[in-house]
Amino acid sequence: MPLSRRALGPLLLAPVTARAQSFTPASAPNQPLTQIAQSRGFTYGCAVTARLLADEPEFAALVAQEAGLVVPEYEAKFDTLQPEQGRFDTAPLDALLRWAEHFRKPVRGHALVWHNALPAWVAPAVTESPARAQAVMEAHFDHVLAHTSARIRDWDVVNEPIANPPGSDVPEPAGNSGDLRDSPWLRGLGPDYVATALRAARQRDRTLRLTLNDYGVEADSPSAEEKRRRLLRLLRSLRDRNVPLDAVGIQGHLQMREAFSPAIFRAFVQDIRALGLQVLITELDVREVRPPVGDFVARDAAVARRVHEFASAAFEGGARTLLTWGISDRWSWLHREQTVALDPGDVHRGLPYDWELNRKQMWRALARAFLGQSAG
Ligand code: 9MR
Repeated sequence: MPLSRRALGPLLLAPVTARAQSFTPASAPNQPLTQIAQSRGFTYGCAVTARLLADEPEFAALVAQEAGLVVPEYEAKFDTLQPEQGRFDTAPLDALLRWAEHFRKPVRGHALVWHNALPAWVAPAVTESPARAQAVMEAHFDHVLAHTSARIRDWDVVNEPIANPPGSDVPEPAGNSGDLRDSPWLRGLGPDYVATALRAARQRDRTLRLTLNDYGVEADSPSAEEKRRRLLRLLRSLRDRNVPLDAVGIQGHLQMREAFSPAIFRAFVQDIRALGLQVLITELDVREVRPPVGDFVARDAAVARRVHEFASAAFEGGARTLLTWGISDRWSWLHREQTVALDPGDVHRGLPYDWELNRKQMWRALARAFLGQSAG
């Protein structure tokens, strides 16, 4: 189906490039991030929504220019795809896929099995019996993987399976046992739900890249250290049982209030790579301290330093793909979500472009990390 003039118009006008010069590294041409990344064998991309691509021409133009790959922020989640049992709605995802196809951008799928973004009918159904849980999972995979197989070759098959240790922002309730987070899938199928999901995906599509995605494993803190241990334990047990898995997504929702150690994070990425798995940074953004300290220049410099450290450590460890969760502060979940937002009147400056769509120092930090350059 052809795209509306509205979706294409902004690209022809290219409003973004004209005012986006200030943070281009002196040693790099003023190229889009995707080109800079690609020149060194990396992939840069970002999360998008079909609605923004259709309704916000500047957003669409920016993504068309900068991203080499896109991820649906909502459209491939369970509640969007199967709001009622047996009734699938792929219209929002199809719109996004058409846009991506037009601009020849690969799309990652996010996410098949997750404790969140589930429609109300799922929890009672999957906790009824293991057989019912498996049937629900397989029916979802049957429909969604068949529908998207031509356009989506990489899926977050299991999202956020690891339980948050004590000391995390959102710790598990006391009494939780084991490494896996409470979820209807865990209650319905037991701890083997992760393996069941990965096997079911592989069975339906032999060449699909199967990814397991999680967060809270980046910082230099006791709870992140414990979450890394839990994730590695899960990955080793999957490997020992020959469960199919190709890649691990590390979300990278960074927080400035947490310490970060490049050496620890690099070693973690290497540990995952040593299991024969690829590593992707799937959802990078940065939460500032609350309240933020200093003017925009100082705040942006601090965010950029953290991003450069993080991305460089990820690349040194062997990650080849880095995606941001959105591209401009204006449309970031970081100010939509009350639990993480700053006080009214201020927003986290945690993405490569600011509210007015100017490139920030974070853009430059990513460019320099892709190029293997120091923070500069
Ligand atoms: O950014 C997304 C937010 O707008 C949604 O309300 C939420 C629930 O669907 O999901 C957010 O994206 C999350 C992603 O799917 C998984 N990792 C954490 C992301 C931020 O919460």
